[in-house]
Amino acid sequence: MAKEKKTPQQFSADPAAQQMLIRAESLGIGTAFTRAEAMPACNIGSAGMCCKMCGMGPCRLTKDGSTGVCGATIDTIQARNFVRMVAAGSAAHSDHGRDMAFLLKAVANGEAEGYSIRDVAKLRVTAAKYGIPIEKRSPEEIADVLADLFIAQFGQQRGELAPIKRAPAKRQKLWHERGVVPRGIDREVVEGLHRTHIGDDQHPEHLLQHAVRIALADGWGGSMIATDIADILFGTPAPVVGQTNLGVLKADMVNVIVHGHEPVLSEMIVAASQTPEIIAYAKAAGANGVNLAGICCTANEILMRQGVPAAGNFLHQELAILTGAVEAMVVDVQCIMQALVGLAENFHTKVITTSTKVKIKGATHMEFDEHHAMTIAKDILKVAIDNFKNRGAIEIPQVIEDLVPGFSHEYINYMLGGSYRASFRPLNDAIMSGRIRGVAAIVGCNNPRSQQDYLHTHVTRELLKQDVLVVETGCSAIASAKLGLLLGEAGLDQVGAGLREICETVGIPPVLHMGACVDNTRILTVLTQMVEEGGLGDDIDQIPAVGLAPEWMSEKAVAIATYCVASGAYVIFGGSSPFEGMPDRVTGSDAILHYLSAGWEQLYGGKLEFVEDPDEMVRLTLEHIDKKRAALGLPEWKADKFGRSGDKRMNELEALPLDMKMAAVYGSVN
Ligand code: SF4
Ligand code: MSK
Repeated sequence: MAKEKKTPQQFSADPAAQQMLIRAESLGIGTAFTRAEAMPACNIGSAGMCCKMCGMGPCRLTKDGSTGVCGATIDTIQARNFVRMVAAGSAAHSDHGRDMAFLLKAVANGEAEGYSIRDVAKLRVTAAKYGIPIEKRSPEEIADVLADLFIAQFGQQRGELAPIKRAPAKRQKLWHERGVVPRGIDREVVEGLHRTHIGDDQHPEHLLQHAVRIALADGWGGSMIATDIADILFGTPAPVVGQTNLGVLKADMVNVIVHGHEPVLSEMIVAASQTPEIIAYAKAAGANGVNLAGICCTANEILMRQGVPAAGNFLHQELAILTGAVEAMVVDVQCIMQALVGLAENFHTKVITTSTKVKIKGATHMEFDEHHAMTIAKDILKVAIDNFKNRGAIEIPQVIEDLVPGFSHEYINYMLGGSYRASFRPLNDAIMSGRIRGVAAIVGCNNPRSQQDYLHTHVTRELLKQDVLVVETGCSAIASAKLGLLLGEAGLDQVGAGLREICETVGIPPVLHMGACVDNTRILTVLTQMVEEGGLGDDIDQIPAVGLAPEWMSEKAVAIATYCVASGAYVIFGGSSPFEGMPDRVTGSDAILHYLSAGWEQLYGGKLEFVEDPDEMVRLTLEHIDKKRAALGLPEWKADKFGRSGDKRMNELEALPLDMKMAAVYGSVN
């Protein structure tokens, strides 16, 4: 029987996406949603049991006990495939970190047109963490030394990665005992590729041990470096009011979408768009100016620092072009669909590639060079403005949502105690008392194999009701924003009473937007600071916290999961798993899945599991949080224990007659 065609509502939980999918269908244009539906499933590939690492294959293993031509077992092939995903994901994020380090060096030496050091305090704090003298030195001098230290981490051959010392002491000791402290970022990635070549490492557990070492080089290395430098150069995020979804596109303006990951280009395009020269150029073209919007993690970078609106997350990249209102989509690296170019041919949109590393056939290439950044950014915007006259019929969904992003770990620390006594103490106390049951980090991508945004937002909503504080990054954060969960106090009626009290007292939304996917290291830093604050154990694995990537799709997500597990976190991946056919559909073997869960838990206190059902994700998260609370000797969480203070209580009191109100506040007045 033919498969029933999915409706736009089944494709996406987002009304703007649904409207654009109807438009795509009426225009006869395919999208990732329809291509995913049409793509036949491969049981062997999706179970990670296909090996094409040499010319004797591809070897497609179909049942327990079968081996490849070289004799490789299912377990070995699955472990090798996993290592390669971690290596590719780590390479992507860490290479981003490398480029940021070179930019920092160029800025320090006055060689980067238009860039400066915006957050000198963060520069000094970061340098001091690495023992770099900061007294009586200019910001540029400090930045020069710090850039050299960061650049050295990539090519270092021996010793230990410097940022590792930012982890809790007990965790560092554990990594030493397990032999997984990374030596250098590039070295671990290269060794991962070497080990997975035909005829090398064939021991599944030994292979997966190296996956941990690679991932740690990313999470506590390349990605952490990327985040620190972005803050130093572009400013450490603090809450701003922003907007999201396709409704941010403007009919009367030149719409330019920046898409990808590196803030280096997008920050400069933001600056260039505000110059009198570009505004005048746009007006001369008959537009009311240039309207910038972001997609994917570039959106997060400029949203949380500049308040530039986010047009959407990963699956919105094609939908934005489908509006017909985008003059240029400017892309750099990662998560850029090749389909954009073919799709744009149906409209006037120019897809402009800018990275030395990324070209797409049919796209316009305008190579970015940080030494002439402002000049190139203006040239790119002029190409977009010149294209305004070619615009045809447009349809912009009038769907738009406000949000408050920008919760860096520095800001969380500040907001909990103000400048008088900035501290994580109130957060730890709230968890210890049970007002906050635990913390969930919900991160990662969209995946058209599940309903866009549904898994993210369903899990988020359910956990909030259970007094779980949620922090989010990447496309997950934009999913929650689009559905109104990052709205500050407006979202508080949807959360548990204890959590609501904390949010009202501190003045935060119940879901904290912490940045792009590369910024998951901010979550590592928060967890470390919670450990150092005291009361929640002496290592990350003791904190009642869980990481979830309900709609993951990228290899970067697998690397992130691995460094979080190695740091002590329980990580739940939703949607499909790289071992989809396991445990019983094809072979009956589940050795690798079991190892990533029980095996890693024994070694690192964290574990990785793949769970399709969102309610099961919620159940497992709460079970884990409660288990960790019990192990710490914290009181059992109770839904009705709190909620008698805060704004809700004040409103109730306000509604009482004066004598009853005074009695409630001061006790008996007689
Ligand atoms: Fe087949 Fe072994 Fe070559 Fe993989 S490495 S393709 S299992 S022969
Ligand atoms: S952009 S890696 S889809 S989070 Fe970072 Fe989103 Fe995932 Fe790309």
